[in-house]
Amino acid sequence: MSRINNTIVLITGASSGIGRACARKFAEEGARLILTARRKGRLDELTDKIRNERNTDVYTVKLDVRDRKGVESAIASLPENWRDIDVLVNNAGLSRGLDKIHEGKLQDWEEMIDTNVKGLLYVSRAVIPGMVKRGRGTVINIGSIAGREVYQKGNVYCATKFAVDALTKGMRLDLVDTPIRVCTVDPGLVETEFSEVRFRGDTERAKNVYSGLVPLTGEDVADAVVFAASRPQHIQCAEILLLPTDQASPTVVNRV
Ligand code: NDP
Ligand code: 8X3
Repeated sequence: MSRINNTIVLITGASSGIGRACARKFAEEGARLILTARRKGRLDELTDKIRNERNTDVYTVKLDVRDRKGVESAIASLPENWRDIDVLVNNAGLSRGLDKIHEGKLQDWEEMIDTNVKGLLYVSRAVIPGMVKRGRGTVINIGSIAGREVYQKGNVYCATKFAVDALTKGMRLDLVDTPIRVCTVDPGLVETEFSEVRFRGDTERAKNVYSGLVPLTGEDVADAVVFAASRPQHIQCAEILLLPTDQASPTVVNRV
């Protein structure tokens, strides 16, 4: 039986892409799921799908990770049988725009920093103390190749993912005297709604990001996340960098 059977897994940003794929993969492994995102309708739709496919326990919460008070109260008011979170997948995140630094929009920068950095911190601060108290837990942050190498016009998005990398390392250092494990899964190009969000609904421009190469899918990344979560307790799968075969760096890709 899978090591994550019956464990409680909280996923942020479960309404789309990588988060949605993680929900389905963890459900296959028999985990109990707390799914969060702003688009509650999408979460309910996904819940129906998962419940139809298998008899999995799912609890959904409409949550904007930028809302500090909302995050605190959502975690504090989880029903008794959902409080003991075993795995936290800090996935919610986005990019906005692709502009030179002197032409960037402040509103875009704030949205990325508030979501990718502050949102991850709010959720982590609310969930990790319970893990420490119970003496078990795994935190998996979704970083990016953009958190390892900066690319032109990626400036602030890359900075938020470098921050995620620093926070992952900081968490691992601070939690070393506990059984809590801290992992990062850092993907390259994954075809999700990511580029549509970045280019504010310009689907043509978004499609071009993945044209002529074989990108990763949300499911490919979810496999790595579930792998990290399901290692034996003495193994901390600290970092996974997952790239398409057609990609060697953020900008070096093989397009036909
Ligand atoms: P999607 O746009 O498909 O999914 C993003 C998810 O994040 C959605 O479920 C969205 O839910 C959620 N989200 C965004 N803002 C908020 C918010 N304020 N509060 C709560 N949830 C939020 O993109 P991906 O699946 O690709 O992105 C997931 C993660 O993967 C991100 O952290 C991204 O940076 C990272 N990543 C993506 C790569 C790619 O190439 N696609 C590569 C490397 C990393 P909702 O809108 O319903 O709130
Ligand atoms: C998303 C991957 O290269 O588009 O983190 O920034 S990239």
